[in-house]
Amino acid sequence: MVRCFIGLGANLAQPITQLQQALVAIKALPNTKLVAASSFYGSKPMGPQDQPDYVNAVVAVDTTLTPLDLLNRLQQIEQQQGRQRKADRWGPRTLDLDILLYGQDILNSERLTIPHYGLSQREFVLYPLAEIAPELILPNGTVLQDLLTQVPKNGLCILCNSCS
Ligand code: PH2
Ligand code: MG
Ligand code: MG
Repeated sequence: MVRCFIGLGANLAQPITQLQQALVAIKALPNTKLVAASSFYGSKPMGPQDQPDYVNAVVAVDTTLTPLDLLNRLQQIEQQQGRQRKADRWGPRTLDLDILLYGQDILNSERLTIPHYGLSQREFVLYPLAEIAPELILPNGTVLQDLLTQVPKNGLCILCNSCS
């Protein structure tokens, strides 16, 4: 079993519902056990600003799927939830599922870069990740808590009944 972290993001078609459905789908993955899920966070869009705010979360799973099998499964879930692959980088989407970490593995292939290339700079990844794995150390030795002190929250907030 490998402990794996997956980033979830959505900003179209009822993003909270998208993430809830994605959690159900991830729980149903073969050879995979969901071990933790962060709160849902509201976040300001990175990239083009003329798009809705995002809802982001991070989950931890233990899996025996290979990285590529896991990627294929996650892309299947994105498709099922109406993801349209478009050319515009960082544009709006119904659901984005990114493999952030796959154990302590480092992987650079055409389809997969692990750790995820944006992990260390993105508040909407780092803070939810730290919520479920506060002691985490990245494969390159970087301490997650040290990154938090360098990356401002930029308005990131846990979604609650009064703000959603
Ligand atoms: N994902 C993007 C582009 N911009 N901004 C936020 N706040 N959260 C995201 O998940 C996100 C984004 C493309 O993957
Ligand atoms: Mg992404
Ligand atoms: Mg993605």
